[in-house]
Amino acid sequence: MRIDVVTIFPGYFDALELSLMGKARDRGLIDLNVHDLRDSALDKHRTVDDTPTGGGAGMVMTPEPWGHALDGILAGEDAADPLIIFPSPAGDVFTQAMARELAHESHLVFGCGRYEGIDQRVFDEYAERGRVRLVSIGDYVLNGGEVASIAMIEAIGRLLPGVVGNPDSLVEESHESGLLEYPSYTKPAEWRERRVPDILLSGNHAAIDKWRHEQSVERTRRVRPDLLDD
Ligand code: 6GU
Repeated sequence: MRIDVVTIFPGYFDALELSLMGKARDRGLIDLNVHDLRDSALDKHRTVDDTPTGGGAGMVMTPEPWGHALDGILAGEDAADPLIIFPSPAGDVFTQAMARELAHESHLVFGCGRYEGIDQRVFDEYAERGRVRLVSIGDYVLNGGEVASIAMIEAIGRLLPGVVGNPDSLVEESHESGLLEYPSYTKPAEWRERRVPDILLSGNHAAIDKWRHEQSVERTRRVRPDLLDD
C-alpha cells in the first residue's frame, strides 16, 4: 500500500519508523511518503495560514499550498485511484470496520489540518476530482490531524498481509470479534500471591476457549455495553 501524508510537522511521523510499522516499510509492504506542506507555500516565509474570512478566532489553512501539494501527489497517478482522508473531529468515526475497509485501498493520502482547519474549497475541489473522506478518531479534540493519522495508519497498516507475523493475533484482539479481549497471563504461575486462573493451567483447550469467551463477554458488558447492542 502506498501512503502519502501532507503535514506542517513531518517529525510526528518518525514514530512510524519504529516497531512493526518500520519493519513493514523496510520490507516494502508499506510505502509511506511524508510531505511538508510548507514546501508548497508560495512565499519566502512559507506561510500556510491566514485569518478566517468573515471574522472569528484563530487561523485557517489557505488553499494554494494544499492544491500544490495534493496535485503533486496525484500527478502521475495511473491505475491506482487514491482515497484522500482529511482527519477531522467533524468526520465519520474511525472504527476497526473502517480500518478493514481502508486496508483494501492501494493508495491513501492523509491531509493533516492544523489551526481552525483547512479552507473548505480544498475539500470541494478534491471531492469533485476523486474520493475524499473526513474521518475522526473519537469524540475529543486534538491540535491537528497528525496524531489521528498515525493512529489510523497503524490500525490499517497492521491489517495488510505480512505486516503482523502471526495472523492469528489479528483475530483474537479487542474489536475484531465485536468483543473486548479476554485477560492474558504468562509465567510465573504465581506472582505476589496472585495466581494465574487454574483453568489456564488445565491443558483443557475447549474449557480454556469457553472461559476466555465468557471473560470477553463479561468485560464487554461491564466496560462497553454499547458494543453488545450492535
Ligand atoms: Cl481526526 N483531528 C483532530 N484535530 N481532532 C480530533 C480528531 C481528528 N479526531 C478526534 N479528535
